[in-house]
Amino acid sequence: MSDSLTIALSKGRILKETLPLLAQTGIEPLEDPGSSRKLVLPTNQPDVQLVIVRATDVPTYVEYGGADIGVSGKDVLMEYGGQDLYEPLDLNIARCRLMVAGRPGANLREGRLRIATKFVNIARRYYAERGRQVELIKLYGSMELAPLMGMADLIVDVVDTGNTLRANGLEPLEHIADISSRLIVNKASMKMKHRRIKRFITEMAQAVQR
Ligand code: PRT
Ligand code: MG
Repeated sequence: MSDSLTIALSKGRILKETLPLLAQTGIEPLEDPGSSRKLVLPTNQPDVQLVIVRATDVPTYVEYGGADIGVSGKDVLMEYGGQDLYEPLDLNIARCRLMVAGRPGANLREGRLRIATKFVNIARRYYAERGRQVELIKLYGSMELAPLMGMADLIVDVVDTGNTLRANGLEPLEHIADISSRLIVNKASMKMKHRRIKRFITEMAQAVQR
């Protein structure tokens, strides 16, 4: 089926907040993606399937045609940096802020700051634009721990309520960007399946408005 659609999603809040939007376009998975162990999930629409991948892998699947469409946090897209994707729609879900955080006063320290983050590309760009010399420490999670353990001065991370920062003696210091999740589309799919994908984008845009 040439006009079938494969949609890449990640478990967690993106899946949780995307499913209601998909439902409004008439797409519902045949089993609960939250509990299913399947990575490819058929839906009530025979020409639409969902694939479940890591959040940081969604842009890769879409860029390389493993999926036609994906839903990705803007933080993930900024870090990924791929130019070969369309980003036609802000879904306005999974909203948060990308922030620099640290112990009170941490960013005033003289000399070369150490920044722990999983967003090394974003952090490198951010400090380069400010002419500030930093040493980046790549972590894959629990960034809040690094300043606590004396391993880094600051972290760059996404913040929602700020509770995780506060619980670890940190405070938000600088705002880098407002974040929400975006619909992304493979460029070849957009050409080959133009009508089907256009219709999907229009229906998702209407769902976002409601
Ligand atoms: O368990 P898992 O990490 O796999 O699921 P998840 O739902 O956390 O999905 P994840 O981490 O892949 O995040 C998906 C996307 O959600 C991110 O790329 C962001 O665009 C967006 N998002 C929105 C968030 C948050 N809000 C958020 N609060 N991603 C992560 N967090 C983290 C935050 O860093 C902190 O550690 O959640 C924790 C709680 O945040 P506070 O500030 O409310 O305490
Ligand atoms: Mg998470």
